[in-house]
Amino acid sequence: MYTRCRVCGGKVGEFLDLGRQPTANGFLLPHEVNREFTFRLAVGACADCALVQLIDEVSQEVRYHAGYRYHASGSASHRQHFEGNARRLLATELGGSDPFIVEIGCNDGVMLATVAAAGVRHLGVEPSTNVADVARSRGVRVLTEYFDAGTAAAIRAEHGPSNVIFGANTICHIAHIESLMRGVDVLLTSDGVFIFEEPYLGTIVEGRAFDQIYDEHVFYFSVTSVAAMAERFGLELVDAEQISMHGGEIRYTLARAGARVPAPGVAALLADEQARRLSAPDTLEEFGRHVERVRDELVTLLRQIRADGLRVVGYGAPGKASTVTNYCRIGSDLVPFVCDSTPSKQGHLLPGSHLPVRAPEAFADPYPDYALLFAWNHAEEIMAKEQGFREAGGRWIRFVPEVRVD
Ligand code: JHZ
Ligand code: SAH
Ligand code: ZN
Repeated sequence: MYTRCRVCGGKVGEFLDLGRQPTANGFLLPHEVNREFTFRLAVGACADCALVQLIDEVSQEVRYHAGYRYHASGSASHRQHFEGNARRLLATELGGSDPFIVEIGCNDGVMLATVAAAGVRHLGVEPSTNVADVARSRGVRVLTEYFDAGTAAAIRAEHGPSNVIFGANTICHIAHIESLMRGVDVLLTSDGVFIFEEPYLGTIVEGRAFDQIYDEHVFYFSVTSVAAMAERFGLELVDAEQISMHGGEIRYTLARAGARVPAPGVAALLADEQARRLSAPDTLEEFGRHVERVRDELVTLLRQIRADGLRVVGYGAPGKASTVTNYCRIGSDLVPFVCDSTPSKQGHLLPGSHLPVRAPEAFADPYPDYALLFAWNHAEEIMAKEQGFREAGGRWIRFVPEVRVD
C-alpha cells in the first residue's frame, strides 16, 4: 500500500475506494473463476505535487504478459488516430538525418507500423509478447522488455540517443515512473521530445469517467502534476494539447529544460486547473460522492428493467467494464451477457462480475430492449454499426457522466 507519492514522496490522501477488484483485462475461462486475483482499488492525490494515483498496485507481470487482451488496432478511430500521430511526427520531429524514435508500449504496432513503412529508424518497447508479435508481423522492430532506466541505457548503448520518445495510454500504467523518467533522461537527444498521451484527470473527475480507474491506470495525470514531474527530472512541459481519445486525454510534450519555448497554452491550462481546483480535496471528495450516486441509480434502473420483464445486454467489454460491473455488483442476473468484437475476449467471462462475453452477432439475435454501453468512448462508431437496434425500438443506457437512457 502506498501512502507516499511515487514521484515526489509527498503524502497521498485517499479520496475514493472502489472496493476489491480484479485486474480489468483479467478475462477468465469458466473453469478459472475460483482462483481469481483481486486487490483494493482505491485512489488518492499527492498533497505536494497533486499527482492522483492508485493506493495499492498490482505487479506489472500480472498485468502485462504473453496473453495481454487489449489490441490497440481493434477500433477504426484508434487506427486513424495513431496513423495521424505517426504522420505528424514524421513531418515535424523526424525530418533530420537518420532520426530514431522509441515507443514505450507499442502494443500491436498501431502507431509504429506507419513509421516502419516510411523507413524511419524505430524501436517499440513492449513486454506483452503476444501483441509484440503482432507488431513484428507488421514490420515493426520490438524489444520485449519493460521500459525503465536500465532498458533505456541498453537501448542507447545499442542504437544511440532517441529524437522522440513516445507513449500512449502506457506512461500512466508504469508504477516505477521515477525509473522511467530517469530512462527518458538517459535516452533522449539534447533537443529531443518525450510525447505521451494519457487519460486526463479533468475528464475523469469533471467528466465523471470513474470507470477509467482500474489496476492498469496507476496515474491520473493533469497538466499541473505533469509539469511538476517534468521539473523534478530536468525536463520541462512545453506543450499540452487536449485530444478526444478515450473520452478526453491530454498529449503532453516534454523537452529538456530550456531547450524549447513552451507553447502559450501550457501556462493557460495550468492557471485554468488552479482556478477550477481540479485536484483540491473537496473537488475529489465531491467526485467520490457522485460516483456513489451513479452506482445507486444504475443498479436501481437495471433492477427495474428486470422487474418489468425486459432484457439488457452489455455493449463492449473494455477494461472500464470491469470497474463498473464490480463496483456496482452487476451480475448476469441483471445483464446476462456482453458483446465485444475482440476475438480473444469472446467465450471468456468479464473479470470479477463474470458476465459472459459473446461476439457482436449475438446482439441482434434477438435485439434486447436495452443496451448498456460499456464502450461509451466508441459511441459514434458503435451506433453507426448498430443502427438496426434503435430502429427496432432498442434504447441505449449510459452512466458517464450520469445515468441516461436514450
Ligand atoms: P477501449 C484499453 O482500455 C486498455 P479499454 C488499456 N488499459 C488502456 O489504457 C487503453 O485501452 C488504451 C470493443 N468494441 O478502446 C473493443 C466493440 O465491441 O474503450 C474493445 O474490447 N465494437 C490498455 O479496454 C472495447 O470495445 C466496436 O464497434 O477501456 C473498447 O475498448 C468498437 C469500436 C469496440 O479500451
Ligand atoms: N499505445 C497503445 C497501447 C496501450 S496499452 C494505445 O494507446 O492503444 C498499454 C501497453 O503498455 C500494453 O501493450 C502493455 O503491455 C505496455 N506496457 C506496460 N508496461 C510497460 C513498460 N514498463 N514498458 C513498455 N510497455 C509497457
Ligand atoms: Zn507527489
